[in-house]
Amino acid sequence: MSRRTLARLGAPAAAAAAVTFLVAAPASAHVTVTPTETAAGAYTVLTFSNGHGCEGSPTKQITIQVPEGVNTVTPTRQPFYDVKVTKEKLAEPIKDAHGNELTERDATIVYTAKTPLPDGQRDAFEVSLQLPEEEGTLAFPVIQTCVKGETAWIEETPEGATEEPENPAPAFEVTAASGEDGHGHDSEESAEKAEPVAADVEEGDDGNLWGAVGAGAGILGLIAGTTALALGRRKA
Ligand SMILES: [Cu+2]
Repeated sequence: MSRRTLARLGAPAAAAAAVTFLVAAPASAHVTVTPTETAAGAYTVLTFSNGHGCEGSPTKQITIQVPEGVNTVTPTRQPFYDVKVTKEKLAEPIKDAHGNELTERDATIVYTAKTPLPDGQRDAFEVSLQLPEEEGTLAFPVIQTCVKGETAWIEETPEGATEEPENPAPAFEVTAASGEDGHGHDSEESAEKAEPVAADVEEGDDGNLWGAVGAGAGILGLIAGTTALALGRRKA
């Protein structure tokens, strides 16, 4: 093949590659999250994955912050890591979907590698949880700790932004409730009829309560307080 032919073939290929890069980069690199379900109130399994180390340094720990609106998480066992869920006290007890009283919530999930994950290899971390009852962006700030240095994946991607920040927090959109989930509520009206007590808790005290929980998250000291708060939950 002549140089000319190559050049002619090269231009469209390069353009295509550039487009692919723009579309695919956020999902293939970085720390990402992929949900099996996105409907408000639904049970979902999130898969977090990290695509590389910290500027070449192997990863030894991944800490995922549980955002407000999610109280309980169940991580899948991960043979290469010790998995720990840290808790924090709720300002006031709340009732979960089964009517059980909760006095604390799950605050972070910490994966500590038995052997550091080499740069250039990926790992995946599955977490089962119930999505919040409200639609909107749900972000899970992540701290990636490496043998040398760390990367804080905590930046918010502004709505309508054409470029994402350098270290975006993995996030996805919680969509409208499907109405199929036994624990969800199709509408506030039906919730009021079916479960007056639960509806009262959700509509009345929730806002203030979650504000307090968000403030509590600052004590974690893992993530800069203001960023964590801003990221915790953003309504669409
Ligand atoms: Cu990346």
